[in-house]
Amino acid sequence: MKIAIVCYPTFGGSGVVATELGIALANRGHEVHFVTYKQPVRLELLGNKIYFHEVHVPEYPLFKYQPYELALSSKLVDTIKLHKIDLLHVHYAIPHAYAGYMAKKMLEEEGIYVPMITTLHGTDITLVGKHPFYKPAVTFSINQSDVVTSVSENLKQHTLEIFNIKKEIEVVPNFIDKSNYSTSFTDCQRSLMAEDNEKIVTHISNFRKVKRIPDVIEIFNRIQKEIPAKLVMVGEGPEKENAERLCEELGISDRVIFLGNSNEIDRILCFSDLFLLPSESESFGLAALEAMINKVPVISSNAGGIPEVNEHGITGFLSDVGDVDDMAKNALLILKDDAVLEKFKKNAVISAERFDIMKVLPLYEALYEKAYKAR
Ligand code: GMT
Repeated sequence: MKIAIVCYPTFGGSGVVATELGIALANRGHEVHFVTYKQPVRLELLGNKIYFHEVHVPEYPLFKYQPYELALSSKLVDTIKLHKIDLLHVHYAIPHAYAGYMAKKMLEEEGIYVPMITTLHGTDITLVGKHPFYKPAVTFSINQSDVVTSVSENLKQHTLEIFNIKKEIEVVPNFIDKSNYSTSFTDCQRSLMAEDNEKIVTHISNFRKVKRIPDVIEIFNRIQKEIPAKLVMVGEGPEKENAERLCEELGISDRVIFLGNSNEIDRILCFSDLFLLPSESESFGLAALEAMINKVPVISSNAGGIPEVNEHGITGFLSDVGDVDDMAKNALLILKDDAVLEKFKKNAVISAERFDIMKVLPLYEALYEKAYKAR
């Protein structure tokens, strides 16, 4: 099929999932066209099966807010016509499903029918989408999609509770391409980060409030009081400066390394012993899955869809949101005993294989075919 994918091109789970999906679809012989305002960060190779079409929004002084949805829907119309696209897959409802719907309607005027799949990722529902300013438009564009998918059962239930949804929501979980990881690194370059006797604890996110960054620091503070350890913080975002300040206040700055954004997540996870994800809300927790496939156990909150990924007592532990004492206690239980750590590491990678791309990709392909036939 010829598939147009709309996503956010920056660091963030939904963009990563959309990009990895597009690459995998191209590897299966589909022709994939990414339509967004910048080349997606994980999209390195363009080729005869992968294309990138940039959406330009010209600055015009009359506009206080530049109309991205308008530019996106026009770009979609042009791309779909020029490349004879069969199907449109939009990731993250806001504003992509809305712009996609407009493109569909414009094309219908010309007798072109292109089905639209909308994948809900989390904050498009739980944080932004439910705001009264957006809710009617989000409800409308979800209901107007030909197929709606959500990345976890929890997000599906949440969406049904918040919005008046008339469409069936199919759960298609996030996935991992283990061929990207399994044999990539033999030398983890652990020595760059920590002494031999130190355990390495890692957190990766966009440093937004919802990630509860102070909890990450508090959990680590408790861990490093008991065992020699380093904390590696990966990502950029609004909470980063506060986090650096908190480390100063606690006197642990020399044990915490802030790396910024990275395209080499697997290199970092390769030398990590434990992953922390104490989020307030998380529709799935792709970062936890990326940790698990790299043999890193996860200490997390039990928010949202995380329990569908991190298995309590098997791949790590789950605690109530904000219960940093319990999270630190569980972290130490894993880190203090090398045999226990080894068992959790093995379990993590075995459990992550539930989400292997080869199991998830056919679910999307089946939905594509269903939508295409019904158009
Ligand atoms: O975690 C974020 O804030 C980024 C956000 C995104 O849209 O990129 O992530 C959401 O989508 C990911 C991919 O489906 C999920 O793994 C994350 O759990 C979800 N984040 C939240 O629900 C907070």
